[in-house]
Amino acid sequence: MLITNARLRHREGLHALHLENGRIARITPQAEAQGQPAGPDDLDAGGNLVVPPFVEPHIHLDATLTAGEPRWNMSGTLFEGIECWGERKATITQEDTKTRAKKTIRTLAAHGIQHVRTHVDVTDPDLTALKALLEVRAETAHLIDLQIVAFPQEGIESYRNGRELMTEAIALGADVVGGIPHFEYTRDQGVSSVKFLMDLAERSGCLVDVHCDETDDPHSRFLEVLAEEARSRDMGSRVTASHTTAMGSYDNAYCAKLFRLLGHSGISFVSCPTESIHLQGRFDSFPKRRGVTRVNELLEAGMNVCFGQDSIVDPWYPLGNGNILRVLEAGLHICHMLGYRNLQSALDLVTDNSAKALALGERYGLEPGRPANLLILSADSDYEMIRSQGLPLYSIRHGQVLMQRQMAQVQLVGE
Ligand code: 17E
Ligand code: FE2
Repeated sequence: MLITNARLRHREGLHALHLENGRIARITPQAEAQGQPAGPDDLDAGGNLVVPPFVEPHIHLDATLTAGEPRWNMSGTLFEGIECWGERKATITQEDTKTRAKKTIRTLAAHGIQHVRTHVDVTDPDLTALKALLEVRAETAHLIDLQIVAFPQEGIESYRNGRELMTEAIALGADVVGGIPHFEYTRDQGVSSVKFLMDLAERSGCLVDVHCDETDDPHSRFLEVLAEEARSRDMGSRVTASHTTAMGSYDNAYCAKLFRLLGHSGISFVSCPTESIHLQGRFDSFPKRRGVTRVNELLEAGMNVCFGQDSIVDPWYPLGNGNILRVLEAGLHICHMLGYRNLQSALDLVTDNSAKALALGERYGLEPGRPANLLILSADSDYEMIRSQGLPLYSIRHGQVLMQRQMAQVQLVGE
């Protein structure tokens, strides 16, 4: 397959991408591809952007599509969400979990996402959701590459047999070690949970992704613990801190010190701005905090940050349709990132930065020899994709069309 008239980020002019045997064989200037006869499978990008697939770096596929079951989250807080989920969790089956997860994976794939990291609650003596998601990972490999995080929703130290369940989840085949230190009963338990999960990751060779300081409490300071564990073990490129919303409430003096450590640690960050703007700020009246981490400040300090959806119709967040570009647009607003320079590089937050957080390495990116996974978008720049609320027109996976979309046709009548 040949993709012609492709505009590539960070490269001048138009290009042709030659896909062979499920890989990118060559990328040539468009002029050099001009004489070639068009094959039946060839696609003309028409000057629009061609990018590697979108990445969903943070979602909860075990809880998806359960909003209102058995009751709605009336306060809108993280904590009531955890309570509602606890009630629903008591009734999950492998079948029910698989059906919901697969339905959501299809909506992600329909929006050009081909790499997904899902957290799966392992505070369940039977590990039902984990067993379901391990099967889903294999059964949906034609649509997405799935990383599974062993996520201790009710705590590692605060939940009965929490450490054993985490260890068993990794032995069963989870890819990533999770954590939730701000939810443990005490500060000490939060610290020991981080040390435990970093030991487990180091021993098993797994990646790490911790729900870290997902609160407006400025005293929730487990990020410094996670970053120091990553730095001292030289594991930064394998560690992600998710949410870190408390950083939106830290004072600048503490952040000045913290950022030095973060820079040395080399860890990545995931922010879920639509989720956090909804769940956080709930204990404020006015003025009301945004409850989102310091996305632009982390980026300007040279750190790796990306955006995730977190939820699709679950006890924590009632909306979501799989479109990560909706989250990107909201995040740029919420984080004061509509400046010209931010708009020029906006797609980094849902492509390259997320791929780095997921440690995808050479499995990702538009380079010869890498998998022929890519998107043809509906606009010719990052800025115009955001402004026009663009969408992917094609998603190509392993050199085959996985998704194609026709944009709506609208006419002004009677002019
Ligand atoms: N669980 C949690 O602790 N935090 C979240 N944002 C979600 C689930 C969605
Ligand atoms: Fe989450």
